[in-house]
Amino acid sequence: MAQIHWKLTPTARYVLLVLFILFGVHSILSFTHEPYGRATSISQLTGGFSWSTAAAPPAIPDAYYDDTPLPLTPAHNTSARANATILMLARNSDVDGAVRSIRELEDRFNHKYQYPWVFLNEEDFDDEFKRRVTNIISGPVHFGRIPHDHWYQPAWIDEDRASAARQKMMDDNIIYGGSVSYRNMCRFNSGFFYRHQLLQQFKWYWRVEPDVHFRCDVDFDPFRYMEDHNKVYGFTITMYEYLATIPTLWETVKEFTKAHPEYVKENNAMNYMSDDGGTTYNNCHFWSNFEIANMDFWRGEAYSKYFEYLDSKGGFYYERWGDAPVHSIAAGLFASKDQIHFFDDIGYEHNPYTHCPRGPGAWERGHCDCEVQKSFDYDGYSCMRQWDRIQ
Ligand SMILES: Nc1nc2c(ncn2[C@@H]2O[C@H](COP(=O)(O)OP(=O)(O)OP(=O)(O)O)[C@@H](O)[C@H]2O)c(=O)[nH]1
Ligand SMILES: *[C@@H]1O[C@H](CO)[C@@H](O)[C@H](O)[C@H]1NC(C)=O
Ligand SMILES: *[C@@H]1O[C@H](CO)[C@@H](O)[C@H](O)[C@H]1NC(C)=O
Ligand SMILES: [Mg+2]
Repeated sequence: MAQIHWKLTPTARYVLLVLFILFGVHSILSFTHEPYGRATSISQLTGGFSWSTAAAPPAIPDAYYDDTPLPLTPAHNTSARANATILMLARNSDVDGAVRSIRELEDRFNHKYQYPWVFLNEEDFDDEFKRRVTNIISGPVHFGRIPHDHWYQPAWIDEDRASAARQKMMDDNIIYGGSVSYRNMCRFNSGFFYRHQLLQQFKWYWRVEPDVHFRCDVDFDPFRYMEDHNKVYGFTITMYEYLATIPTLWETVKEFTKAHPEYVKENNAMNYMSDDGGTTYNNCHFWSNFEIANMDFWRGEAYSKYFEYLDSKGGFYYERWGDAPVHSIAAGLFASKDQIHFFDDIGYEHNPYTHCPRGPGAWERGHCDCEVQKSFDYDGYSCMRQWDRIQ
């Protein structure tokens, strides 16, 4: 094996030494002088802020907590359980990550409630996937195949235009910019999953992806909470979307709401998504790899017409519209802002971000293993400030 020889000139050695000392002094000051550490931390530089002065997020009421020994009643009293399922879209090759996510959610939540799981895939799940997943799930399990037309790029999409757009996004280094399957997935999650035959029997779903982490016990039933409080959409992480993936989305939404003002709800969350009363989009959205939501909202007239309109513009393929902004904008416009719930109590991680509960006592109550200080809520890239200002 070839050896690399480091020959440093005296000047280079001197520069390295100075850098080393500077770094050392910075580290020591960061640890020993809190204000210095704060003033130079990354989140300060990117505009993060502290919640010490902001109101505490809404907590799940005590009545929803059940600290009695296992098993809790809902598993054995179906009338106490909500009309709900846990939903995962996955490929056969995702099996290891799927098993990890399922194991954690079962341990942290579902072994007490035994909600059914639904798995969807555009191909048939293989025996290994089914066997390994079924082995760790406490309740019923369903595996479904997605109908061809709900997944693949429609024939009316101009493929020359779509492939030119993909090439441009690849040249610009946009994540998944060159991927057709990612676009199929985003379009499916935007407008089709809730139409799948296996999901017709359910009103509520909790979306789970392979390789996510649940960092706290969920000793309450979030579906029940949503149902009792007339919620439609629940989230844990909110952030800015890459504008390059949705350059014409907001204009398209505005065309739609101009034609259909009757669908826009009073007291909506517009001011979370726009800093100028709706003229422009500030790119804030709910990170949809976690969702607890009402499928009847997606199945309803407003969202159905909205999806049909967006889809007809081809932006899922000519750009790279994500299901996150598509869902978020709809929830923000066609529901009232108090129908959207921030689940502070649910500690959740999808690489590279984690939401860790910050409400008084929430971290202890959930026996969380995340670090509150590192919660994405405090990151400069989080839209929690925009969410907070409409509360
Ligand atoms: N069946 C199937 N599922 C897919 C496909 N692409 C993505 N998924 C699933 O769709 C969800 C989102 O895909 P991800 O690749 O996690 O996308 P992402 O969260 O934007 O990006 P990451 O940062 O890579 O996680 C996950 O549940 C994936 O398992 C696909 O081609 N077929
Ligand atoms: C089952 O749950 C319902 C709704 O919470 C409750 O009213 C009922 O008393 C429960 N039944 C039993 C046997 O626990
Ligand atoms: C559950 O919700 C779905 C969708 O709203 C509905 O069709 C179904 O009848 C409901 N089931 C029960 C048991 O209420
Ligand atoms: Mg993911």
